[in-house]
Amino acid sequence: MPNIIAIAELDPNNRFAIVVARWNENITRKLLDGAVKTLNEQGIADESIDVAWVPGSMELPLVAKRLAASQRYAAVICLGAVIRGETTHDQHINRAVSLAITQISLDTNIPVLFGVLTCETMEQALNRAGGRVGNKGAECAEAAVQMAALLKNLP
Ligand code: DLZ
Repeated sequence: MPNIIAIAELDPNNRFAIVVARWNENITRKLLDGAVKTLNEQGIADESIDVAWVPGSMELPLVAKRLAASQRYAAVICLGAVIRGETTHDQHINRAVSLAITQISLDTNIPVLFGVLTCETMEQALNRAGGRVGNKGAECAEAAVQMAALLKNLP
């Protein structure tokens, strides 16, 4: 049997940062609520969670980079909601932000989570912000906790 690298106990003193986009705030606030609730359920108190609002999803990477590079956080969670309009604007945002967030995580060795909805319609976004497809902010926070705990046990 292979040796499975165990997920460590999460240290309740770990700090988590959440960067959240104000654009489509009716959606992103729900993602934020879902993320905070999940962190609380995992034993992370509100005092250990720092939240930074940015104007839109395009601004998530810079702030995420500053927070991750500070090495103060076990993980940085990025939340946004990009909804397709009449132009290809959404594609540019989605690609730039997803690539940048991945790169920041690799450069800083801190989990930086991509919790940006990339939807065709507002209905799809509502379904993913606490509607019938769940809350992607909560799922992102769950992934952040798992990554923080796994990284503790990695060589
Ligand atoms: C400009 C823009 C548009 C058209 N759509 C969205 C969106 O659906 N979701 C989102 O988070 N942000 C959007 N933005 C704003 C950009 O992310 C960014 O704030 C501006 O282009 C300024 O850099």
